[in-house]
Amino acid sequence: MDTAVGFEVSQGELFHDVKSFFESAPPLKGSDSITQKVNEFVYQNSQLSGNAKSIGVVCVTSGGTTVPLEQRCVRYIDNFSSGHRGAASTEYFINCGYAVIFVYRRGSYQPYSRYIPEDSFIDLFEVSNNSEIQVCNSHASVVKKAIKEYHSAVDGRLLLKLPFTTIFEYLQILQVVAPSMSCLGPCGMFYLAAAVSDFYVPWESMAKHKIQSAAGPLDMRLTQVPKMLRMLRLEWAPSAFCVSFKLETDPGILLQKAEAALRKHQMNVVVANELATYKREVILITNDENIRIRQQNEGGDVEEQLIKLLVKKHSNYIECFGKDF
Ligand code: 9Z3
Repeated sequence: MDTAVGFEVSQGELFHDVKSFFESAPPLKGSDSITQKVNEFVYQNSQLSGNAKSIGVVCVTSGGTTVPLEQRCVRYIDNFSSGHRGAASTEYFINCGYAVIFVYRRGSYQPYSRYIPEDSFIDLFEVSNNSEIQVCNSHASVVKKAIKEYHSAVDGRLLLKLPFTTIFEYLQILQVVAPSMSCLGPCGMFYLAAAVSDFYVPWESMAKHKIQSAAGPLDMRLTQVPKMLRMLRLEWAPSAFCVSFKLETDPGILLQKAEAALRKHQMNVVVANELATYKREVILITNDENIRIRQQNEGGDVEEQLIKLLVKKHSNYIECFGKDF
């Protein structure tokens, strides 16, 4: 999370920091295949293909990045994000007619299966009298709904899922997805709900093997992760509609920090949320207004209202921008 107040990095310094981040990162596994999948998905959902089924493409990022402390990683820094917001939002975007590139933390919540009870995968099934495996009656309707909706999204080419674990993988994937989406101009959207570490250990200064405790207390210097939101805006997809999130634990500084992020990174929207209430309430912040969105009923998703509003704002943006694109 952003801790340094007023620490500004010039554009030249940013480009330099980004270059050294990517140069020192371990190579992204399956990079060529990811690039190909993303390019095909974007093309199929762009007007260029002539038969686009979606009204736009949104890259939803979800879950938390890890920061490895050793190259042969035994230990890492992590954060609390479960990926529920990203998974729920993906479903609502698809309902609204979008195609979604879902960039998610391995093992985090997934669209369409987030209703399936946690820890009880094995409880969903039973062995019938003739030794066949079947879904228990108690869960049948939830499982059926999840399977149908999931397959309809994937088979309809409206959902592409790309997993990450580390901060390196997350930013390398974003570096592939964003330039690929730039051909969509204002029809592309970024919805950056992932909780991205602000600090990392550069690969070349990272211990190769497991850090030993015999050496006494551990002193470790973490480097700041370059502000990729600025890169996204300046270089990778300058005309896209960009939504980022600001999380704080102190309600007294939340709005001020979110408004500063909106200006500093030239986002179209910043969604402000507070740790204690983030499942029930978010505040959507734009240049013109702040809109508080609350969960409508116990167990309902705050994302339903949030995505509806964002879709409206995005379509206004396309309309204004479209004349010049
Ligand atoms: C968020 O604020 C998300 O809403 C949550 C969602 C992580 C709270 P869950 O995955 O939680 O449903 O459990 N995401 C962004 C958090 C973040 O790291 N923002 C940075 C910051 O606040 C800016 S990129 O400085």
